[in-house]
Amino acid sequence: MAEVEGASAPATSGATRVEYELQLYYWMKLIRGFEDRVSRLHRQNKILGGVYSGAGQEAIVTGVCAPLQEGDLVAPLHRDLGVFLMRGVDPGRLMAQLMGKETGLSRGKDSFLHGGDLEHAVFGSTSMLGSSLPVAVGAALKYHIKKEKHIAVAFFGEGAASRGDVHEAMNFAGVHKLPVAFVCENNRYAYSTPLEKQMAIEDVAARAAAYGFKGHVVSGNDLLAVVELSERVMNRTREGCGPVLIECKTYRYRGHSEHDPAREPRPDPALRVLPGEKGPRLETHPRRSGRASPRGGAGRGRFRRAEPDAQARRGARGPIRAVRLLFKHLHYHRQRQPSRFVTIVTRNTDTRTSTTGTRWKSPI
Ligand SMILES: Cc1ncc(C[n+]2csc(CCOP(=O)(O)OP(=O)(O)O)c2C)c(N)n1
Ligand SMILES: [Mg+2]
Repeated sequence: MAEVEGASAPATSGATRVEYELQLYYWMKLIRGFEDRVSRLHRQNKILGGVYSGAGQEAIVTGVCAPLQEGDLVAPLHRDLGVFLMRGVDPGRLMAQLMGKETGLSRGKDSFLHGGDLEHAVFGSTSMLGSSLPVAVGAALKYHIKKEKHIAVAFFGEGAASRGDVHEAMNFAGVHKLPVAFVCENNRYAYSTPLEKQMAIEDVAARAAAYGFKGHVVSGNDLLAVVELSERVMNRTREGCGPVLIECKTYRYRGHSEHDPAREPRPDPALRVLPGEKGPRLETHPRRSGRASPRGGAGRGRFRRAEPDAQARRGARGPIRAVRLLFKHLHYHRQRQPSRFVTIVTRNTDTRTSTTGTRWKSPI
């Protein structure tokens, strides 16, 4: 197993750096608060489709997105609600998206999946695992050809790592030395399949050598380690040194999705702490580094529990998409428009069946 990279010297030091780290801690808390609120709304049948919680993996999203610049493209995976928040997408709109509201990102079509926001350079994840990596590579090719100082970032799980798309994307990026960072969130499970049944090696990062660039392994539970590694290696990528693969080791301590009872892995609170960690992941970061107290921070360092609640209320305000507009902005053959489907949906506007099979009452 490759050596895990720990936190090294920060790019800046002193009070400014401490303030910066407190802001990152704020973002982690905000993302966790948002995730928790989404899980609650799912239990109340107010969220359409599946919810894939990223709770416990927010240090990865925060640490990787923090050094990004405006105009860099990010392709999140299905657990990365936090990417949207970090990139400046309106949280109320994101909540509206999850609730299938017309005010959501994809105007009431689908839930979290297929809801990107190109205004903020976020390419939404789709239900086809790994398919966003070639898209990120396409964006990187554009930056390369136009000599733009941007990078593309593609998140993927260790399960997706074994897909052909991922291999092709990395190979192409390696051959053309494109400005793209591949970020693997290795939470040791793909649905209920444990890591040792997915791959014959321990580190996804080891595969980078086959494509001609470097792979790094970092603890995905250590915010400071993730941010410092990302700053360092993504800066090199931005400067034209070619792609990079960052593997963030973590653990999925909830079910695959919120409708998964998660008997395997068990939702055991003890699993929230990986060997070597002293307490629940979220709380250890500022304290452990000895740099700051989570409560002592100024400004954004103070997390207000009410924020995600307010965002949820804003998200819930919009109307559910009118059925007659369902096919607007979609590519389909007019003759093959499934009128029977429209009838069924119309009939079920009040009580719908979610993709998980549960009947739910429309929130409006
Ligand atoms: C090409 C493809 N195959 C299978 C699936 C079904 N599927 C959805 S999520 C998932 C597990 C993904 O595991 P991983 O990539 O490790 O991400 P994680 O859910 O652990 O974050 C699978 C198999 C899919 N969506 N797409
Ligand atoms: Mg996984």
